[in-house]
Amino acid sequence: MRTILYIIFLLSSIHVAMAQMVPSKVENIAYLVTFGKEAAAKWGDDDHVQSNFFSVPGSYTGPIFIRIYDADCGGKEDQQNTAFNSKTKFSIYGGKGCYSNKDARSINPIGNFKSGNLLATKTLGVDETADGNWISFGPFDPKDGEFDEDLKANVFKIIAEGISGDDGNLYRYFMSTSENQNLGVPGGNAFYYELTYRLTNSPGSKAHFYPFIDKYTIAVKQYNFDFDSDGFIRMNSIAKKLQSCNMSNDAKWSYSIAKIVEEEKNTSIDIEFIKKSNKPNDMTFYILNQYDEAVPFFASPIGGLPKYKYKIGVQTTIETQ
Ligand SMILES: [Ca+2]
Ligand SMILES: [Ca+2]
Ligand SMILES: [Ca+2]
Repeated sequence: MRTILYIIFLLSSIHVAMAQMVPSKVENIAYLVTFGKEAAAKWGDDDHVQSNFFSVPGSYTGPIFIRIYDADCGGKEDQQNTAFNSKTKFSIYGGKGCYSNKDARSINPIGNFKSGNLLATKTLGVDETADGNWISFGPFDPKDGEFDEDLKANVFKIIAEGISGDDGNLYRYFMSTSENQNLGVPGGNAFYYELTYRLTNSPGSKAHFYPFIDKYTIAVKQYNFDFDSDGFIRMNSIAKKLQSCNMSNDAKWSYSIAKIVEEEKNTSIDIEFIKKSNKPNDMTFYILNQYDEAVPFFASPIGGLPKYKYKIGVQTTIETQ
């Protein structure tokens, strides 16, 4: 997969603009969210842990910063359950294994998912200085990440853990060349294997995730949790248009399987969530290949946004549960 991934990765670096904001502009979701571990799963967070990766092209040697918007859990933005009593631990990892260790790329926080060297950590509860503001970690030397030969990039990992309480911490990330403002790293990107997030809170809004399909993939299985049957989920690609996916109800998982056709290999596909209600909705999403390996999805889609080509459009059978 990875050599081809690198080539397409380079081609997609023209989408630098806000590629290092997580969530990105093209994903169009409001916030990442991590609930305190005492919160019931019905709030939309299945495991109270979130891992995200940032990639810095090997050619970039300047310092980088990882910034968090509203890292606190209190005041603005956050989901209060009774009184704010939650703490969130943010930890940044680099070095050998931070990305290559398979536990780091799992959909669940099990085994050695905190692999690599701990570079920085901070635990926040109610914190006025972080509320509605950006805080910065770094500077980090790109070499403090883990160099990946296939991506030709140094990779950093940030883990958010809801270590106590029952509130929802809403936040955003940005990988910057500056400590005090959001300036993207040229050619930088971000990716993840599972995401817990708040949908943009307006009827008809469309969120998108862009998994990259490698040449070995023949089928994908999308899983979503606690969507509250709040609209529609669809898959789009170079060969699929508005293909319906199963959606979950309150505190439930749902999945559907789609076959991958030849033309979709080495491209990004689009999983689209179209929201119906005007109520806040937090939920979780991931996608597996036929080997039950998690498929990464990128803040800036590899190869650019997938564009449907009518002539190769196919309808595939969806297995549902
Ligand atoms: Ca806040
Ligand atoms: Ca927050
Ligand atoms: Ca929900």
